[in-house]
Amino acid sequence: MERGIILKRYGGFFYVYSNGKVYECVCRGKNRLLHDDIYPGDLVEFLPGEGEKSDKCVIEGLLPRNNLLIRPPVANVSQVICVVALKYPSPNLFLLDRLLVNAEYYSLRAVICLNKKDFATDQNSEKIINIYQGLGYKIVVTSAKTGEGVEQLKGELKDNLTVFAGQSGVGKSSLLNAIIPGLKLKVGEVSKKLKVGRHTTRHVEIIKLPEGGFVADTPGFSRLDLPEMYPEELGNYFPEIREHRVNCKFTSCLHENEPQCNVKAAIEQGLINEERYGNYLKLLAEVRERERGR
Ligand SMILES: Nc1nc2c(ncn2[C@@H]2O[C@H](COP(=O)(O)OP(=O)(O)OP(=O)(O)O)[C@@H](O)[C@H]2O)c(=O)[nH]1
Ligand SMILES: [Mg+2]
Ligand SMILES: [Zn+2]
Repeated sequence: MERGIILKRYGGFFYVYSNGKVYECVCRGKNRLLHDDIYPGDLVEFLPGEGEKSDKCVIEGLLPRNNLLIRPPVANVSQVICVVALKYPSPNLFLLDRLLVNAEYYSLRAVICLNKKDFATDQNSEKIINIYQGLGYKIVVTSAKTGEGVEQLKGELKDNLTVFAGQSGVGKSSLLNAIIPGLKLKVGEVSKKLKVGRHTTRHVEIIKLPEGGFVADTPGFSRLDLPEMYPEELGNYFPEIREHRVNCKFTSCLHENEPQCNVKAAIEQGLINEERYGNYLKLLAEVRERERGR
């Protein structure tokens, strides 16, 4: 029995990477039920075919997974690169905070990549760096066009299964093309078209990096739902709220208008960024709205 990782599924086949080779596999017999529950990033056991049929393989089992992201549907993700363009499109920090909350929810490492540096001044990036570095997030400034920062970004990918996420047009595919020689992901117009199709998510593919590790390009989005959670949970996914909430009077404090709220005190002392707090409140409203709909 061999072990490998699912790169993609396509036309009823699974493409499994194992020891430097890619095998085309099917699910068969008692494992037919597995068919709809295997995603890129999943680790599987498979039997290679014999003789002339050595490239026809059968998946025999699915190994337990660490996590399964819903959008994009990728299993065993270890980190997310949240890509933000410094210009064109201009940075959307509400969307970035959503991405970071998603990463925190799944306990994934999050790296913030500020791309399109060639369009921007240092001042453009400073504001974002000041807010997010203090929260413990690693930040890499890049230009897929000039190559600035690309080596550093590449260094973050080794030995991880990384998902590139972010708004449409920020340069996710362009960065991967710059990182992986010979890769020709579609950029610009075409990928914009793809993202409206409901089926793009079915074709999520992870790519093996020559240096070790895997990456997934994802179609951009303008909307990203938060995972299901209770309102009291949301503060756990903001590192600065997590830090200060321990001293709130009520353990159920949502840091809105409750008395003796240490998070509000921290905001007044300038220890918590107001824009982040504003985004927390907006996301809190969403979590509540969804709870009502359940
Ligand atoms: N000047 C400049 N242009 C860039 C840079 N990175 C990407 N672009 C351009 O920005 C446009 C969008 O890039 P993509 O790589 O397709 O963006 P994406 O994030 O993959 O977009 P979706 O697939 O729609 O989510 C293309 O025209 C790229 O050539 C950069 O660092 N500098
Ligand atoms: Mg793209
Ligand atoms: Zn509070």
